[in-house]
Amino acid sequence: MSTPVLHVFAISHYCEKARWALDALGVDHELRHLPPGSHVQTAKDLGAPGSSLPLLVTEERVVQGSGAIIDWAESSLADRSRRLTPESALEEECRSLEQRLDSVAGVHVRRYYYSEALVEHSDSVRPIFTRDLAPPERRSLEENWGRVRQLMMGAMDLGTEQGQQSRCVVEAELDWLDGLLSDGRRFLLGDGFSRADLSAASLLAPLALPREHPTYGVLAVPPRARADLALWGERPTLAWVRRIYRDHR
Ligand SMILES: N[C@@H](CCC(=O)N[C@@H](CS)C(=O)NCC(=O)O)C(=O)O
Repeated sequence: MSTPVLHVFAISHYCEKARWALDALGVDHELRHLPPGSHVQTAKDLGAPGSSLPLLVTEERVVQGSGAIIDWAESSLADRSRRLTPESALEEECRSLEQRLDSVAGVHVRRYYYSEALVEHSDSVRPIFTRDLAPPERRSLEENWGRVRQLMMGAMDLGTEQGQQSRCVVEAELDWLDGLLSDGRRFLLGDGFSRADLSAASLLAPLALPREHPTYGVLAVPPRARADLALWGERPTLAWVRRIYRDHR
């Protein structure tokens, strides 16, 4: 059996979600970092239905999307006790929490962060996009950075106003999660670590910068986000994210 290959961007919180899940489930895999821009052609060559990462290439198929990668990994496990999906009546609630985190917090944390970092301080994110690439890919991305940056700004609809809109959505999602955690629960649902916890922690990691995160050590947070991170730092949700990383990553 060949080892599955997980294609990622080092900065991507969705890629971190898939990578963490494979690690947590004990699924052996290789990591392949792709340059933004040319990742579209790579995904096409691999036969993926869309261009987004994470993308897992196994011996039998190409699995796209962090949630689908968790499903694939669980289906390939011999030891079902390691699952991140609760097998009980909690499964539906767990998947619905994950769906909300993926489609709201995941999208708006990214748009909020990049609307400052990629638009005004793109040197703060370029090193994390380039550092794990093979030398020819790194050179090519450095030469084409201006064009790739413009493409990313268009694709994610970035800008000052958009950043402010997404900031409001992020605060509302933090309020929602603070509310859930206000009864002192250790996990978002049930009494064990699940894919809902892993999703919340990985997708909010750009706001919590947990020490155990595999790539954020090199992230130079731009000034407005730095002020927000200080303002939000002690919110129950972000303290919880740091605890979940400490205990489960
Ligand atoms: N819901 C998807 C979201 C994945 C996603 O948005 N990935 C971004 C990186 S954070 C991406 O690859 N964007 C480039 C593209 O779509 O071509 C998942 O969970 O995997």
